[in-house]
Amino acid sequence: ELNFFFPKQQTLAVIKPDAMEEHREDIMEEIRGRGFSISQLKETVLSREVAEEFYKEHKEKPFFSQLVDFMCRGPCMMLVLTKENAVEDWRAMMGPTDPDKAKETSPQSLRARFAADILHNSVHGSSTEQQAEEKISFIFGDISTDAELTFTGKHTM
Ligand code: RTP
Ligand code: MG
Repeated sequence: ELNFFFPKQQTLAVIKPDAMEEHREDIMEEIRGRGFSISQLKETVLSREVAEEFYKEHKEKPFFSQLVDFMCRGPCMMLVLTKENAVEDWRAMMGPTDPDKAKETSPQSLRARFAADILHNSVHGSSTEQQAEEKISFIFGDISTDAELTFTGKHTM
């Protein structure tokens, strides 16, 4: 059983408001094409309170209030992605925070292709497994049982 050697990992992905109208379908298709299972998803407009809490580690940054305004300005798609090495692989798919850098170092990445600037950069991804667990339970509640069921349903022969 291959899954014994390549244990599943989960990450939180967000399609940010700037990418929802034009690029949501492309991004979701690409996620599936790269072997992620979408274990949970919901479209939601974040309140200021939720956006502030979600990005609380940036509270002291000069861009914090712009970031919160941006994240609340329209719907986001929140996704729990499951596969081996999900955290790192989703970050690689996103590319660097700044799309100018992304265009240089990873032109195939989502941010290289879809992001307008360092703030309006199309997608979010957890940067560690611990952050993923924290943000998934913040956004979705405790989903361990559901995720297991979804996984089993899709992959058991
Ligand atoms: P994210 O958390 O959204 O996946 O992005 P990230 O790890 O690549 O970058 P992070 O440093 O965590 O920043 C969070 C988000 O804040 C906005 N930002 N604006 N104006 C600026 O200099 C600036 N820097 C960061 C971006 O929306 C970034 O994704
Ligand atoms: Mg981050």
